Amino acid sequence: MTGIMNQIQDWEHHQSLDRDCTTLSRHVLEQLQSFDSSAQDLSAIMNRIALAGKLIARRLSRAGLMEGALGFTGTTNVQGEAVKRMDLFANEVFISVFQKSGLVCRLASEEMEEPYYIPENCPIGRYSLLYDPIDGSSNVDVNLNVGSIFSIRQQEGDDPEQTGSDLLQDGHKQLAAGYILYGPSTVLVYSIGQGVHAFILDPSLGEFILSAENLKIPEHGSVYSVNEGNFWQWEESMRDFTRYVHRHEGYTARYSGALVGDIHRILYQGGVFLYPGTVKQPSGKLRLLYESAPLAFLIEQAGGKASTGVMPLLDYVPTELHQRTPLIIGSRKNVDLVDSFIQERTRLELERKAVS
Ligand code: FBP
Repeated sequence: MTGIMNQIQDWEHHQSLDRDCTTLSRHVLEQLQSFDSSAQDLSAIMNRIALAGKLIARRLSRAGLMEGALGFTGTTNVQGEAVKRMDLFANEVFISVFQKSGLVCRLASEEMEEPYYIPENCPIGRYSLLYDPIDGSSNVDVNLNVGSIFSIRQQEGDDPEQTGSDLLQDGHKQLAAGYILYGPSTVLVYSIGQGVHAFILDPSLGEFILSAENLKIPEHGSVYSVNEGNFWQWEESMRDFTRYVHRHEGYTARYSGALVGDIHRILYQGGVFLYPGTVKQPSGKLRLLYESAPLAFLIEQAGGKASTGVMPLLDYVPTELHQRTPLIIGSRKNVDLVDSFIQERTRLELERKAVS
């Protein structure tokens, strides 16, 4: 008996050791089943994104004890939003981790009007990084969960005006995308187009360790996540959907104020997140290239769906770098339900026009 027990213990030991050694960079190479230069590059880029996540997680965990880590900078960003000190810190962290890397030639983020170039990385750096350094900024100063969102695209063309015009492409063109959730534990979830995988930061190792592979979002979930404070600013179709979930058993509202936190819950438990257009902002609030498209890439890889309300979100081609878009994202059946209210209103509108 003891022989068998030792073998099982050995096997379990190897299993946990193998898991503890499945770092992000190794997992990317395993996914790509290649050690060629582009595989090595993507693995190295993911490793640098992980480093950015560790630096931001460390700052967040001690921010309340540090002078000048929280609060506002007194400036506004290209979106016209007041900039938080943590937004600026996190934005600079992403730039710093790619200095002298030969990997990423250009970075574009919510906090920068124009793309940021790292000349020493160009022309060998064949990638661009688009990112939201701190998603859920309104949560930072009250110690609630926030996130970082990232998307990696191929550097195509020279972009002589340095405006990032070649980045204005649909979401299918993303090579990889994901987010980092700074919550009770720090979690990094990513996809390179071969399923969705989650890693948890093990502070004792300082490494992101594989926690779940090939995550699949439930077909349907009870959660709906939307800021109902905008109810009277929405189109009738969105109000119809909200009235429906209010009147039907089996639905529950969850809204954290941080898109990444709400998407993470929906990825694991199912449901739908919505940020519709409003009277004030017909295109909604969320940015296409570095908030909605990366999360749509991820959720569709997990078997879910993402829509603008008019078309699949990944088909949407932006006309400017900081373009906003309405977002409906989550479990297939939940997104289809929301879309059905939009189609019904459109049908009624056409009918009304036809008889008038
Ligand atoms: P930031 O990236 O500037 O934080 O904006 C995005 C966001 O905070 C999302 O994380 C969140 O879902 C949404 O805006 C909250 O907006 P509102 O306060 O209008 O509901």
